[in-house]
Amino acid sequence: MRLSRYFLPVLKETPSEAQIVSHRLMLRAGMIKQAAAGIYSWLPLGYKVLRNIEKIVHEEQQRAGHIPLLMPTLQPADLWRESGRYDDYGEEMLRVRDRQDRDLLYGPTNEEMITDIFRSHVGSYKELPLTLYHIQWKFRDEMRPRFGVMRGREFLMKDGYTFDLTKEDALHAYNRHLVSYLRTYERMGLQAIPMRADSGPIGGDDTHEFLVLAETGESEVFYDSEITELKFGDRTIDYDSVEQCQAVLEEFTSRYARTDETHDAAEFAKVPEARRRTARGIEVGQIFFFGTKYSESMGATVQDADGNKVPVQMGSHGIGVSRLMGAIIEASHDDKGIIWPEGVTPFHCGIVNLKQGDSAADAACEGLYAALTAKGLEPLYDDRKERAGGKFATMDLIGLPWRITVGPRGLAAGVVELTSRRTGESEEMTPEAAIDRVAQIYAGK
Ligand code: 5CA
Repeated sequence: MRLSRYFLPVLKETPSEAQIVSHRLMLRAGMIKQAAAGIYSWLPLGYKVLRNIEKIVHEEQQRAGHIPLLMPTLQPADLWRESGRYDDYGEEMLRVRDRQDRDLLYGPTNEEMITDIFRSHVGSYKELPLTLYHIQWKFRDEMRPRFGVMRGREFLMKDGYTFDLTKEDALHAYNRHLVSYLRTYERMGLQAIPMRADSGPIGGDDTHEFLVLAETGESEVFYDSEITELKFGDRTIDYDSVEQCQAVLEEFTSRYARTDETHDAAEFAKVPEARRRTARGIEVGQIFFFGTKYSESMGATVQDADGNKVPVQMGSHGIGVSRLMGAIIEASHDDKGIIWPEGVTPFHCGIVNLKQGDSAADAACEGLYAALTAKGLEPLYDDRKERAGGKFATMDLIGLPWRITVGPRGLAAGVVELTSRRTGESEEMTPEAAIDRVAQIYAGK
């Protein structure tokens, strides 16, 4: 993409309405525009990152054997009357009436709708296990939408639903989700710690939230510092293996890590004092096992091997896709702007032409642009007639992890400069070497 032809409405001033750094930077970098309280348009740069986050979520879900589908945002109230949640959900639910006087609602989550799909089409244990998920907009009429996309009213969520014959199978599905979530967050450059939590309006006894530690997080968390040393890394795992998934769950959940909802001071006191931490965290996902809560009330049964009809065992598993963008920025920025992890960056590399209109500099930039594109990468070429300082400031603000700087003086010596946004370190090399280096960095990402 050439910046002269792109739509990147960066702001010079720091917006006064934004209280936390991710919100400020998303506004300044022209990524989002508020449409109403807690409701945002995703401008091109923000939309690109959102799509990249979604792509990682899809890939990791499907790697774990989960099947994508898409359910609507508007749901009939009658389904929610069956589960009893139409009245229970309260003011957070946005209720709508259509011209036929039928009650609808903008879905805050999809347990009822997926249970309805399941009961219409599945009748036998032979069709289990089954995990269906979608990535869809949700609406929760939050009392205090704030911090930009972090606590929105309209937000994008991945929600997945598991159906199993037995409780043991359903707990394996729960464990499998925990493992796949660890991989998902790490690919985005995040450490998200599974913590014992409270199930709230979704219900059920077993639940973990995934928290990214950040001063601006809305949850208070208590944990054993040893947990921050754990990494899933690039180990391979057989998602069908009960033992392997169980072992990962035990590894990542055996140390004390809880949100304030489940915090137990006496238990926490058993952690050696030097390792006890109280901090704040951003909840980027939550997994629930709730058994037959919805299948019993909505009549979702399957026939078991003996021919008995039994309610199906269920769980639901959510990732805050749009919130993740804020969480990534909270975890990765500096005074100058965002620093995108390579896994989600909107463009792989920036190209800054220090002297637009200089025939050698222009030709070298065009050459880099074409070569990077031919390698399947997406560069952002700042081809505007701007001062170098302004171009650097824009690149730093929007946070591309790598920048190639091209100027007449370097070119006379046959070199361009490759700069890491994270370390600020620059290295001079030939344009060909810069292309190879950038391609190598992204190989396999
Ligand atoms: N049905 C279940 C899981 S599929 C569910 O709704 N879970 S949840 O309520 O925990 O939401 C899942 C994730 O969505 C949360 O962990 C959080 O990351 C994100 N989320 C929840 N509310 C908001 C909000 N108001 N703004 C942005 N993200 C949100």
